[in-house]
Amino acid sequence: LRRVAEDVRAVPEERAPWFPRKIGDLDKCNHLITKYDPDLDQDHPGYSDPEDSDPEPQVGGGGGGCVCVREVYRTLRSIYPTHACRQYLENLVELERHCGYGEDSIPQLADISAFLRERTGFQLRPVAGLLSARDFLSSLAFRVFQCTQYIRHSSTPMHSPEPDCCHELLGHVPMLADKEFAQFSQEIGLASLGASDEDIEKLSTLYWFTVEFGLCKQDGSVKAYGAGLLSSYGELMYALSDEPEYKPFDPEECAIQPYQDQTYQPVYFVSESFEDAKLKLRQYSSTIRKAFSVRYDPFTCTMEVLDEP
Ligand code: TIH
Ligand code: FE2
Repeated sequence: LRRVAEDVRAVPEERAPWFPRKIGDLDKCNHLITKYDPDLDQDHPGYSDPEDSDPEPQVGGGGGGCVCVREVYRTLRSIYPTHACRQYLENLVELERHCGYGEDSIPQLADISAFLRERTGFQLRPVAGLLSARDFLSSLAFRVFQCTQYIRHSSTPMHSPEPDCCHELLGHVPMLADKEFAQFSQEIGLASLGASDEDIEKLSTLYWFTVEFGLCKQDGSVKAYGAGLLSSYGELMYALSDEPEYKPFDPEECAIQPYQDQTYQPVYFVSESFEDAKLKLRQYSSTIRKAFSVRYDPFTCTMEVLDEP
């Protein structure tokens, strides 16, 4: 009888896509995608411009800053007090005090990772380029954040079409040090595990308009918490000007909003608070069709999979 039952179970109508179950499985979540060909696209941080005489090495993490990094830091730092959300500012000050954040240096990824671990259990992991959405999101489920390490092209300090280490360190890290935001990020990751391609596309769009380009209400005004805004002087100024359209954060709508990955977003979603965004995300995630549910066990760094068919 048992045999029969097992045979029946062995042919489920639809198998969920593979997903990592233990933190070591993230070694298999390293599929890179090519959005831009560095040799053809002059905007790519890896583009080797024969006329570019900038002697700065294109490496991130450790060592002195370069002209480009200094300019990025200085210009952004001057508008954070008015443009960034409170959580961001508080954590940035901590990073400046304890982790060597400043105009003149690029801190070590390992030091920042240690700082984050103490704050929220998040850790950073270097990655060679742009990851597939599925791989990137699944690492968030384990509180692992995959970071690029190259520096943007020195001709575009105010906006880079792709993430670079300025974006990771200035945009993401201070927010990942916030408990509520860390929870929000992990929950997007958990929702992605074993999801269909279509749901992954929606979740990555949701991620795009929150973690990357999210705005929130704070003390009667609108502030930025999205990393793509907090690492781009040009887009941060634009997002908080009266040019773009604002929509109240609603995951259903957000998940299907067309987005822009070459230039500034035409529309931004404004959350009431992180708490509110988290509750709405949870409600949305519960509507994603999956045959099982997952729970992360932080003691063993493994996923408990419940009700698996
Ligand atoms: N536009 C951001 C910046 O200039 O720092 C980098 C990116 C974030 C997300 C996509 S591209
Ligand atoms: Fe990012």
